[in-house]
Amino acid sequence: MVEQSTETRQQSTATYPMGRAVVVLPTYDERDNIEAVTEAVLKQQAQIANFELHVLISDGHSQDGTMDIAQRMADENPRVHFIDVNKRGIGAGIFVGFTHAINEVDADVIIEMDSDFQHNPHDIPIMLEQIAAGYDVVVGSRFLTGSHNNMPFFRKILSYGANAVLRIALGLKGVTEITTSFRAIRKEAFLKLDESEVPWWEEKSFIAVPVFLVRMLSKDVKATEVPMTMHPRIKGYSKMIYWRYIRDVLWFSFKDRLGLT
Ligand SMILES: Nc1nc2c(ncn2[C@@H]2O[C@H](COP(=O)(O)OP(=O)(O)O)[C@@H](O)[C@H]2O)c(=O)[nH]1
Ligand SMILES: [Mg+2]
Repeated sequence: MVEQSTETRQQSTATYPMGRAVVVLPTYDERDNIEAVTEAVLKQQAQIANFELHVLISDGHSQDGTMDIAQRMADENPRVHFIDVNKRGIGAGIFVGFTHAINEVDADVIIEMDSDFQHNPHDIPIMLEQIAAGYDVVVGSRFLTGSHNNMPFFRKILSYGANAVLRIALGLKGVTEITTSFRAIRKEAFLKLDESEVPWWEEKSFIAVPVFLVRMLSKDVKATEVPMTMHPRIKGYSKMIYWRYIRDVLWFSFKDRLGLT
């Protein structure tokens, strides 16, 4: 991690009036993607006038050399940061990453995004435009006019099903996408969440991704959605365990509906 002096921070916020946006990339065994996706994210700076873009790689103690690549990039580029979460689970990657982005990288806005190119860095400027327009939470959605979902049939069924179950069980209105991890969040909105309200964040299950959003939307936050493009992964492998995810979506929905979470 590269420390920023107060002076540097003042200079950069003068150039970027709305402050710093930190893209938190949770990683586990992403050695074939991490460098290219970090570069693709940072290239979006050319389309963003209001925010200074940084990347934080939040790694679950990968075994494939991802951490060495991330550390090297952080050493070479002051816009790249790295934390070894030293714990498995995408929820831990996101939660610890967000906290680190705020406390150590001085984030004003956090962007939650996968590190395997399933989310398209081109969508980042549109999300930040909505933050600049006054929203606290901007959710990338596969289910709006203008969205493109290029995922295989099985993954489409899984996401339609999981979104439908969660929306119906929790009575969520005005949000079409709960399950993919592409969102921009103002620091203040994230800080409204107490760790104890997201009891599943430490689970090694992808249920943490919808639970975060559901809990954040239960706060007094101004939220909106933007269309996004989703692609299948080309390099590396998926860490999602389908049966565990389906079980946890059903179990969480059931318990939350009954007020037992
Ligand atoms: N920090 C951390 N990140 C993870 C973990 N598991 C998955 N990820 C990352 O979370 C993102 C989504 O995971 P992925 O395996 O692609 O799931 P899928 O897109 O649902 O197939 C990717 O960037 C992964 O590298 C983990 O245990 N810890
Ligand atoms: Mg993926």
